[in-house]
Amino acid sequence: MRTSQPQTIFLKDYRVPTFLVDHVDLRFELFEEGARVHSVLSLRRNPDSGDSQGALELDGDSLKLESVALDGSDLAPGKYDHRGETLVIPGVPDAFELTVVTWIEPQNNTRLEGLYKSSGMFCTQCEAEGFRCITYFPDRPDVMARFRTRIEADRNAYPVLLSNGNDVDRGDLDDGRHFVTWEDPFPKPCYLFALVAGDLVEKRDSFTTVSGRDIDLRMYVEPRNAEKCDYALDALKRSMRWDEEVYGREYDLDIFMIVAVDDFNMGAMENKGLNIFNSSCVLASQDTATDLAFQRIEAIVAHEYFHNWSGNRVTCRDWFQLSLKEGFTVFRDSQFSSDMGSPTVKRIEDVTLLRTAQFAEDGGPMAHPVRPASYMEISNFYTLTIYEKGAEVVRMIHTLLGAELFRKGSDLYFQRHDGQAVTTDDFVTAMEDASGRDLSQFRLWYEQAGTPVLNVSDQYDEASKTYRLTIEQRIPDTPGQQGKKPQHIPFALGLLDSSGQDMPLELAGGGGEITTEKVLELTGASQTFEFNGVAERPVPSLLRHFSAPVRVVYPWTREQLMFLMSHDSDGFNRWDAGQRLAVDVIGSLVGADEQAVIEPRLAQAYRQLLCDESLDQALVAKMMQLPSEAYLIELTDSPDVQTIHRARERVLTHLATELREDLLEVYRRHSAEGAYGLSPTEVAGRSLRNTALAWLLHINDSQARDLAQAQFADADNMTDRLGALRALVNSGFVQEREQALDAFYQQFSGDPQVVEQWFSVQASSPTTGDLEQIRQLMTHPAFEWKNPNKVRSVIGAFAGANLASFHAADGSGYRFLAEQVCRLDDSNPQIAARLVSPLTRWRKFAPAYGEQMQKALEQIRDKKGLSRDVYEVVHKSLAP
Ligand code: 0A1
Ligand code: ZN
Repeated sequence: MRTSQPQTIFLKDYRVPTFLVDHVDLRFELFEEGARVHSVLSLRRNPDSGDSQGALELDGDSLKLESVALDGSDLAPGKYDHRGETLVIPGVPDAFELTVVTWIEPQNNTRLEGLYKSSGMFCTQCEAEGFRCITYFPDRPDVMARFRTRIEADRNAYPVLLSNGNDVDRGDLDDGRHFVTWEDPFPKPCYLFALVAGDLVEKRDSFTTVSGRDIDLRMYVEPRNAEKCDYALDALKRSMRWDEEVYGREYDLDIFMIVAVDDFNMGAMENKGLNIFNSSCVLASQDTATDLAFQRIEAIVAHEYFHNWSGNRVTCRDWFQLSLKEGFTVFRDSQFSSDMGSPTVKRIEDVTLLRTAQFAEDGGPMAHPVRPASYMEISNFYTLTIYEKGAEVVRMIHTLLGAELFRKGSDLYFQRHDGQAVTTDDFVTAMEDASGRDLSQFRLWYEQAGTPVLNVSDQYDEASKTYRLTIEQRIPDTPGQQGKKPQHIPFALGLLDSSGQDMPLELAGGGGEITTEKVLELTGASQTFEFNGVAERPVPSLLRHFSAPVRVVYPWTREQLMFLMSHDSDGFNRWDAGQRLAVDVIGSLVGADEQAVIEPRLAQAYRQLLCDESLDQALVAKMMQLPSEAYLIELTDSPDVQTIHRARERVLTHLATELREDLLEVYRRHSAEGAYGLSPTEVAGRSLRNTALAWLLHINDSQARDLAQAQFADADNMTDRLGALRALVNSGFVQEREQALDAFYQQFSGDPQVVEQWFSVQASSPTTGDLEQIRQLMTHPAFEWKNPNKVRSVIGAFAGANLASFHAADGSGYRFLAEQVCRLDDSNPQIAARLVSPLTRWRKFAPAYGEQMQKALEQIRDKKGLSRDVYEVVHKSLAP
């Protein structure tokens, strides 16, 4: 266990490694009572380090050291030293071979870092610093080595033995054991190392690359999941083709393997040639996975595959550069998803996540730049800022350069840095060099935390037909960063005339082409743009496609929003206008008395959406989603959660009542016919029909109840079955709800991924997820403390998606969460630290909430032997 006091690590202290590792030879002896790891490192002093005397220092964590030998001779214990968990060997030559034998206990590893066991199989997770839990090593991404790995285990219990690269040797050993040796020809940092040993079935497929090489695709799963692999394998082939076509990137090894494991801290991991996935992010069948799950699986399979270039071939110099691989790869996977489905829908989904959760992070005590300057525990920095905002930053470069120059830039980046460990700055430099553009001010996006606020005002001069738009940018202070500089922001816009048409945009003194959409480049604190020849006062469509991760403040009237909702040629902004209208209407009811009138034009606007069959149904499905409670809270100063919850519920009740007939009609129109398919239109149809059902059951409509029960019983896919279940659960039909929940569990109790959804539907519903019921769920036989998915689907869903219960006035939800965090801190600190998140923004909430949240944080702070992970989050949250 980690014993040292948490320390802060700074980017400014980066030094090149003193020693490099050219080759690693590993031998794993796997047993039930533990594993012995023999490691032979070919080490040499790094000529760039300028340190010709320094001792060799290797990272270790929770290791039992059995022996150390230098160039074949055993070192006596006095010749090396354990400082903390580090192995220090002074007086070593400039080049030598070090043999280290360690003993570890994967079967007792509940942190799920390093080598551990999941449902009886051995597997690994080494990013960010898990390799040091396997053997002593310079565990940092700028040390890249060639790995050879021999795995030995019982042949019956572990017939499948996998590691990175190609299998080069295999055979039998004594005592019913066998071995396989793997060799990875590509030098890699140790965080990309992987090992799997288990009784798994293999699903095979193949892919022929653009240059005609045949790649073996293999997926390994537990036998009960054999029928849930096809979708991931297809998604993999689509990803491989797409990366060749869009980025010119071909796969490099002869084998690509995917393994599914049930116990995993995150979604998946891009280990070289051997991706390991959380089962819930890779296994799917029509009967068990929802449309959302299918989409997520396609995106994550693509994400991990794309890492082979953006992450593995070109990796990070240090963990401060994490967004170099993550931001870029999220951008790549979102381009891919957009190309595979509906671009507008994908953009809406990405922006919803960004504005709800990343903006919240940016406004809270854990706010950090896309390239952080310091951290205590790197696991805490796998954040929405690194991933999602990082992707937005890359997207802005794409917008500024255009697709063609961006591709030139990425080609240059991959060519220049192949086989290297580099920085975000190297990425931007490649983009500059390829395009001739100056991105020096743009680099502030990597350095400054916080969400820029753009205050927009405008003025129309009838006589001269000019329209002036003034944009002021301001970036809020964040922990450790005050008084920020203006950033370089691409701001896409259009102007609509009174018939809803886009007007030609003629920028005063701007030259350039006259188009109906322009990307303005903001660089100053305040800038005015003048448009000439504007025939009438326009309605501005601002920040089209959400061209930058910023908040736009403009005094739209409700008329203007409704106008944009039905006319904007940018689908994203149509949706956004609808969201703003709904936010405004709900906001006007927060704290208002029950008599307060609800804006009647909101229901009219939704009716129009529902009735116009000529509209893109995928967009309509998105527009019918009311802003979430989490988003409403994010937008509110000093939010009173209960009043926001009630206001939103009131609007939902009002809309469902007003639109009852239309909703029933929509439900009928989109009733399932024909075979199940995943095209955007089919997905939209199911989404619309399930939204209609949910709204109608919200008002306890008995006709809708019958429809829901029939849909629940007859559905041929999980989207419809779960949609019906969720609608029933959220209704007041107590008996029907219980029946459906029982029937669902009976049918799917053998499938952990479905049981997780069953937990989550209950834990996130106000009707089935009060604290008492949550505690009850945690005593259910299917709930497992050691399984992160189960913890997320009950405790995570309660605290993150059942806000009215979590923010109960007596503070019981907060105390409960604190209790669970303390309990988990001993077994799995990464998961524990992530669970703290809903408490961190206590200062934002109305005092009645904030004070109790603060107490819950203090309760965690006072736990003895707090992990570094939880320590960092709690102390930063409580810091004055
Ligand atoms: N690199 C992976 C994410 C990941 C990070 C850390 C992990 O364990 C602590 C696991 C996975 C990705 O971006 O998919
Ligand atoms: Zn990633």
